[in-house]
Parts: sequence; C-alpha cells; structure tokens
Amino acid sequence: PASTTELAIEGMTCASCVGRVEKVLQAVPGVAEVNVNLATERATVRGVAGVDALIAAVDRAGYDARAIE
Ligand code: 9UX
Repeated sequence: PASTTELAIEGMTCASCVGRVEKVLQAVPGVAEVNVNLATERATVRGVAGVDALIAAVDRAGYDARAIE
C-alpha cells in the first residue's frame, strides 16, 4: 500500500544538494512524490518504495538518511 515515509537527511548544505536528493529519491521504483526540505533536513516520500531502498539511494548520492517517525 502507498504510504508516506519521513527521512532525516544529513549533509545537505545548499539548494543543489536538495535537488540531488530529490532526484535520486524520485528514481527509486515505487516513489510517487518527493519533497525535500533543506531547513528541516527532512525528506517526505510518498509511494510504495521500501524505506531501505530510499535510504540506500540517498546514501549512494553521498548523504546520510535515517527513517524518522
Ligand atoms: Mo553545493 Mo550542496 O557544492 O553539496 S551541492 S553544498
């Protein structure tokens, strides 16, 4: 089922970082919608992708991610 996953992203320091993280999250199969907030260092991801795949994608882009409630 589609759901919303909140991730805490570590290492984003500029708008280009936000763009990179949004791009890699959008590319994960099952992702429907992504919003990344630089100020709060959080990503909101809607869709059917598993959290492990989301975290791995962010890691490959060079940032750290962890799931938050
Ligand atoms: Mo600008 Mo963000 O070099 O890593 S893309 S700080």
